[in-house]
Amino acid sequence: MKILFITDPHIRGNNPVSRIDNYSESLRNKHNEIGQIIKNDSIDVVIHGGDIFHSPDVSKSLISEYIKIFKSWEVPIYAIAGSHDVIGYNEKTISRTALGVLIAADAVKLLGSIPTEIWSNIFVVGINHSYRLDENPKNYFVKKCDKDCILIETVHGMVVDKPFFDEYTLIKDIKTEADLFLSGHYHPGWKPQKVNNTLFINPGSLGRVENIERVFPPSVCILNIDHRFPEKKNIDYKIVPLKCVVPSKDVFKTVTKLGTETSEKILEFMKTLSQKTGDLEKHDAKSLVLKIAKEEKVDDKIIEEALIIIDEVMFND
Ligand SMILES: [Mn+2]
Repeated sequence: MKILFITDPHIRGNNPVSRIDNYSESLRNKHNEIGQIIKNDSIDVVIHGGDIFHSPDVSKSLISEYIKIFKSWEVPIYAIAGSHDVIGYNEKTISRTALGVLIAADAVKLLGSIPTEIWSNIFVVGINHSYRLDENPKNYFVKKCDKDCILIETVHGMVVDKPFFDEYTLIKDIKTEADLFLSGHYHPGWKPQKVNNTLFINPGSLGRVENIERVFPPSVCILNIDHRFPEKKNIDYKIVPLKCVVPSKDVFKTVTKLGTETSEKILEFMKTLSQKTGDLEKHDAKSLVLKIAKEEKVDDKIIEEALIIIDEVMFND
């Protein structure tokens, strides 16, 4: 059976400040091309790594449009909640968000910690984003109930192949019984790799909200699993770049791509800036709250409430 994996499209109605093209049109083209791939390649199931929308509160017209697009794919779409999908990094808020509407409209199905059987002997576990996720690699451990089945783990966490900054989890530190580990959140992506019998894949973000170095241009990952003999764990994959994608020089204001070190410096500076001004995207304000709260050892309940309040007062499209 064939699975198509995508992650982090960050669908939004307005343009990111860094883009000179029409972002929402570019996202529409990408999703329509994916619909074609699903039909041409006879894809059975789609798995989505989260950050479907850039904000939990995008416009109703945008949500309606994507309900239609996702339904036109005519295959089940299993998703997890990313950091941008929920309010205050809190998965309990899903029903109030744009993702919640997609679920209620039956356009996507939410994965959870209880394995979902998406095909005979093929199970998927989903780990939504939470700000606690990367505190301990053990948070990525999932257990297999039947050794002969194929277990897929889908996560929205800062899983990386080499040290990053802030909180992250290295692939090599993850112990899991999953045969396949599909990750979103880290937009540059990394080269697929097999570690301790688990195949790790992150093709990178479908939407480009920032001009960063990437491993692949915006792509989908097509997985072919021999479901007749699951015990053989025969999983083929290919990363397929989308044809409608134009070079980054034609979509970004600045030609120079940010290297990791520069990105880190900018993000640190943004955090300092957010102490002085309210003119920042809510995501930066939330990172700042988390940073200070951790330094000050603020109670979890208070952190949760503070993150929700920031989202409530800074909602935008
Ligand atoms: Mn993202």
